[in-house]
Amino acid sequence: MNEKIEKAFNDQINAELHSAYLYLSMAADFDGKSLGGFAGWMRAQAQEEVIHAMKFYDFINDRGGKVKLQPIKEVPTEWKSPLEAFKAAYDHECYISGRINDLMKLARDENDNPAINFLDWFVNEQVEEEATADEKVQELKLVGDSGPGLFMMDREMGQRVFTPPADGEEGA
Ligand code: OFO
Repeated sequence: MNEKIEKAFNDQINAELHSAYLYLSMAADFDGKSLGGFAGWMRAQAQEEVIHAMKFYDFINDRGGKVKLQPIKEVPTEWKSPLEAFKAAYDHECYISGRINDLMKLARDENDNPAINFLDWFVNEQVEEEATADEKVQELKLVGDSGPGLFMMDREMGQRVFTPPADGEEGA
């Protein structure tokens, strides 16, 4: 496997697991504030991020590279409000999109077609990830400080179910 790609993909495993850690921390914060629906949504999001990390893990293995796990950076443990948490989630997704774009540039520079094809899925995924987080930010702005509004939104957020991708599926 191309060494530069191997190193960059290992770094991305770390970034995806860091994303999982961040969203799990948001879930824990929501749980502590009796916002079970928001917590469940974030827990599902954290599970998705682990799937993202595993996609890079499997790709490195399939290409004959070596997976090297690194320490995961500490994450905040508290957000002032659901709006602040989702703003942070949106900013984080924009950061991840930037990383995916950098990886795509590297794969193109290295002329690594399997890596380019693999990264295509993530380019599309990031469009969704950003849009979803932004949608929640906009909804929370509309809800404002309204207790009943937050209560309703918490119930709605709790509907999200994490579905693990079936073997061989692109999923997540
Ligand atoms: Fe949230 O998409 Fe991966 O990190």
